[in-house]
Amino acid sequence: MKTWKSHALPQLPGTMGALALHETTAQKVVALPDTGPASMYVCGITPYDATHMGHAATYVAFDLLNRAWRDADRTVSYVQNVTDIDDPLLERATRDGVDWRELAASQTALFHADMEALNVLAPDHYIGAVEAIEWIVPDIEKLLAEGIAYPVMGSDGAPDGDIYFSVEAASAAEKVAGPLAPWWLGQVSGMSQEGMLPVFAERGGDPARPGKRHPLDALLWRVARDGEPSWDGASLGAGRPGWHIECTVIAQRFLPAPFTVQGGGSDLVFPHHEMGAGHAYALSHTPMASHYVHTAMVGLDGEKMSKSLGNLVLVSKLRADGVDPAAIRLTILANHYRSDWFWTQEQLESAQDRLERWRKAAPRAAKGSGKVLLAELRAALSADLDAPRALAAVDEWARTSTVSDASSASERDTALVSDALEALLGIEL
Ligand code: 5CA
Ligand code: ZN
Repeated sequence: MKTWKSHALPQLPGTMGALALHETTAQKVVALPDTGPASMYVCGITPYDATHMGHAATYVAFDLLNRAWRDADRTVSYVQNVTDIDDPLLERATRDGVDWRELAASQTALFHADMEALNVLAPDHYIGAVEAIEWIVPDIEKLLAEGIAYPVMGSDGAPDGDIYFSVEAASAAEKVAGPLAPWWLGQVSGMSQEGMLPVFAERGGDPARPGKRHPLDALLWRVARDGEPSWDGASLGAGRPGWHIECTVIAQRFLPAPFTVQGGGSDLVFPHHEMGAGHAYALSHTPMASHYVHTAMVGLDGEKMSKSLGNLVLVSKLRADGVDPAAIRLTILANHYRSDWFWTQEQLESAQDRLERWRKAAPRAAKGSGKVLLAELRAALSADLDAPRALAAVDEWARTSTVSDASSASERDTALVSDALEALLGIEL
């Protein structure tokens, strides 16, 4: 599928040092490998009610990682999906009386326009669930043949056509830690099964479905139902794929195994990334990703911003109201990616003030100040993508390292500051 267009990335002198990042599975900040190619899969939107500020914050956070890697001279492969077929999309299309394909296409286009406006670098591959079905089917057939997947039985004792992933068959007997260790249920999330059950039910799982071998078994293939779209499933029969297998198959097809970072919001740790890791290991006997990285949740008025609650601030609406996308991005960057926060008008206004201050300061850089600021930005971002610290460094530069008269400013430093803000923070002055 087509993706959006990246703005040009300025080249900066020197490179960023080794990067440390908080790893969900390790539950601490760890050093990432600092040589060789880097690769990342970030879970994309389900295309309705896009792009809200929670989505935007998540993609801006991984954009910082992408920019940090590029600044460190690493080759980056970046893949993102779009869940262009799933229950919530069909439910919304039915509710609004629109064709699900049109809803998905229009919201995906809107998301791309928002990402471009927010200066998020585009992925190398942007893949829809629908276009992945032909790759997903043989992988489910393989899991069935190996006894890791099974058909659920209907009340008449015959298979009803839906196929599930057996967490027990896929789990390794021993829970071994380590980058190449086999998968077991809880490896990614660190959760107990008792803890998983209610979360599974909340996030698209069906623990109480009769005919499953284990309540936490996840759907791989949903056989065609009347009135629902379906695709050729070869020996599986017509139907459509489950959610976790979609991301697994796309990631495995377009990235090396294991790839460097699997990313998304913290609402994806379980079951999505847990099950994806299980599917991937079962398919390839290699872990899917070396590191799992998750962003905190953005809320509004005391609750998580979510499509199901409807408490949304949309990037496109702000843009239509004339808000500068760089100010939206700066509002996001003023919050660390691992701290939950609430969108407020005051935060947006303070980002607008900050942007104005920076824009006034930019042509007045004092000689030698650019290099100092660049080093501070690199130090902040390499320490678990500490954007608030980076913003504070720019504030301090604007306050103390500028001259009052632009004609006596250093052109070289002015250019370096604006290149550094663009390349590392994605802020265009
Ligand atoms: N299509 C799936 C992933 S395969 C999905 O979760 N789609 S989504 O549209 O619900 O979310 C898109 C991305 O935004 C995901 O990475 C999700 O974790 C993240 N996200 C959703 N809501 C928020 C929020 N309130 N704050 C931060 N990130 C969020
Ligand atoms: Zn995903």
